[in-house]
Amino acid sequence: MRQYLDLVTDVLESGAYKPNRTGVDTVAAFSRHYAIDLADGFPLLTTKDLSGPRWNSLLHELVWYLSGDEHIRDLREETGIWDAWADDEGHLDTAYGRFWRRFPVPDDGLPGESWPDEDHRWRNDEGTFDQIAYAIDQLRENPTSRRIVISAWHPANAAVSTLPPCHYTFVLNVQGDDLNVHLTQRSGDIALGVPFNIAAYSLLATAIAGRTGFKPGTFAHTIVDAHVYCGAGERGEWYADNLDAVQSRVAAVDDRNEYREVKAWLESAAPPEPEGHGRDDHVPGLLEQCAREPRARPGIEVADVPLEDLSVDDIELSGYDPAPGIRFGVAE
Ligand code: THF
Repeated sequence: MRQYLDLVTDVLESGAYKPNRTGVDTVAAFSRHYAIDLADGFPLLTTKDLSGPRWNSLLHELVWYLSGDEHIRDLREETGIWDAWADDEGHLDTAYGRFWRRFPVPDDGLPGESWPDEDHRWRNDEGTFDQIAYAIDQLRENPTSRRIVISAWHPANAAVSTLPPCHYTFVLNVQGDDLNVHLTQRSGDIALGVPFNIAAYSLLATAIAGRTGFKPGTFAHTIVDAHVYCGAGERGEWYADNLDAVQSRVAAVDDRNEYREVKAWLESAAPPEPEGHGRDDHVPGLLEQCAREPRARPGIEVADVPLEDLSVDDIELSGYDPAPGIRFGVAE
């Protein structure tokens, strides 16, 4: 999948050094966009291995989103990818599914406002709104609608949340027989999160298309702050002073194998990563990925069960032949 490698090289060539709340610095770029045709196969990266525990994490994360749970008590049995942001009871502020399935509706709207009443079709018993059920019914009954928007962003919640949603809104849009999805993300960790996001939303589009009589169309993605983590302490600061040299070397590559030469230069020129921060610099691992030729995309099959009942066993990946895995550290 060229689009991902193009995003990586674009941000490495044109991004700016940007420290942030995590203490692991980034090379960041503003507002990046690409589109991936799902008819060409399922966009699980082939330039690194995302099978095994990673694929298992990805599937359980998506099923967790769809469950509407505001906690990770079931999810953490399967994967640790959200543990760092949850409390001991498993409560997590960043509960995408809670807002997808149970978006708060005010008890008393102000005069002149419209809100779904108690026996409204998509209102849950507790007085919340099921955006996923609404979207699926719209696709069946009103597919030309340009209002099939699902939002995990609640402004008041986001103001106090420890980690407001990163991929916070998506639009489902039908063109002909194609069901397209456009995802907007406020903040994207290119090495770790973005490959998961591409695959999860493409899988969601495939699952929803199968239930509404459409073909999976295009996955389009806008990332507002698209960043590559480049390390903590002295390692991160080295990029502040040497980004021009990194960028001119990346920009000068005209044969993909040369990305490995840039990686070797970088490993010799930059100071080592500090204790406890091994692999927080994602640049070498991404250069390694850029040196690899993308392989044919795998296929995906989603069993014909209602979205409510979807489990990881209903999802089958086939023909996935990736390059070896690459380890990246997670900035918290
Ligand atoms: N914070 C940061 N810095 N990056 C993120 O991608 C991210 N997320 C979620 C919340 N905060 C974030 C958490 N999602 C992995 C993958 C997704 C995550 C967190 C961690 C991860 O470690 N992936 C590894 C191995 C996974 C495994 O073994 O199961 C990988 O190599 O892909 C963005 O949604």
